[in-house]
Amino acid sequence: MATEITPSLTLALFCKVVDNYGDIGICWRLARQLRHEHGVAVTLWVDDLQTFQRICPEVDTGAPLQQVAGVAVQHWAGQDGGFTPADVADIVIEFFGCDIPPGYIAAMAQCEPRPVWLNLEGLTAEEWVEGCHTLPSSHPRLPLTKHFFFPGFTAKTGGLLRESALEGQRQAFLSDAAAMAEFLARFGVTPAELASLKVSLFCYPHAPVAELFSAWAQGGEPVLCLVPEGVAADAVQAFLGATPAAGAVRSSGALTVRVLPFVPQQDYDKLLWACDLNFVRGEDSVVRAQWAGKPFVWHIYPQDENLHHKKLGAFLQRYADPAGQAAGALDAFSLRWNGALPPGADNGPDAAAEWRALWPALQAVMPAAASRAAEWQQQITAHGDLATNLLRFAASLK
Ligand code: TRH
Repeated sequence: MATEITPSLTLALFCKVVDNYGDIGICWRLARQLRHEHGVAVTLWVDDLQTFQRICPEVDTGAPLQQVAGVAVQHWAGQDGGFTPADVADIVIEFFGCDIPPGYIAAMAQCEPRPVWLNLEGLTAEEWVEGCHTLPSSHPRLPLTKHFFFPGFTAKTGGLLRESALEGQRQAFLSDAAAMAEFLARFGVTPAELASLKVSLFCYPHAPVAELFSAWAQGGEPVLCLVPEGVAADAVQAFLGATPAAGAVRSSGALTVRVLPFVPQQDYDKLLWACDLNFVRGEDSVVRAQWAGKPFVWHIYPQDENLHHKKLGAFLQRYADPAGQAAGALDAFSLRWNGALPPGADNGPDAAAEWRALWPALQAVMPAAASRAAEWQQQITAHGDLATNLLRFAASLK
């Protein structure tokens, strides 16, 4: 549902690409949705156009300012530069605490009325988020207040990014077997391979991919693993015995690995919808996997002192199947995938043997995991979507 907004509402979204694709992935998704579903005139400030181009091939990496899908994309080349109140948007969002240029902040302080200033935070399932969502923070010197806006999995958070047409598109795709086969055929998937368990693989380089490949190869069920170029490069190269370039393929035992090009962001959703099990990572792909309504395994972004294990535990607890059928195997598999131990377990001497046991245990609960994924998708849909929730909150501050 669209919010009531002023037709001329302007919004500046500042995105610093720390590493990987998640930051720009999230900001690009939010910018497009604000523009297309809410009519907001969005300027996306982004420091790294090369990374942006990988998920959105239309981006011109040499352009200081360009229009992409109705969004003004401004190359954020540095912190210098003077701004006037006329340059300042009605809503200013800094993504994940990035420092917006001091000159822009100074111009914000001169605006009458002041812009709404939000810090859009990272996603975690931990409970403390509910207490911090929408909290104000006064600027130490200037007459400005910034508010924290947290995405999340409960009604007391800002919710998750979800385009209004997404579910309809997913249903249409899933009910059209020919469209799905045609989509996969673009990556070389043969009609015979469609009968395999189809798995997409997106993870950080330290995931135990080699061990999992070996368990899949020795397993009883054919597995087709679709891995975008550059992901798990060492393990994929070792399996292929060749450079893992897009188009490369090799089968061994029950496993076939196919390397895909790194697909544009909208096609990535289709890949998740087309697969039976998705390995995802970071923040944006894990959310897309949840909207895909299919079982998934999350490789969480690593943090110092294994803080990410706490975050993973918080998520698994929220996600746990109330009837408990899939949770045990899914939790054990997810924890080990992230280098964490299930309670009471210790590191076994033989990692390969461990994965040969973890995989069949997960495989055995796949039907229950699929039901849980569909149920969870309904549950999180109930909290609205982040873009609408964010605009509502901004309107409440005016
Ligand atoms: O790239 P990531 O590892 O990003 C991470 C996280 O956002 C993390 O929270 C952040 O702190 C860290 O970066 C710096 O994973 P994520 O979040 O899943 O983002 C990947 C994006 O890339 C997502 O928008 C989906 C998109 N994508 C494609 O468009 N095509 C592809 O082929 C693939 C594999 C991904």
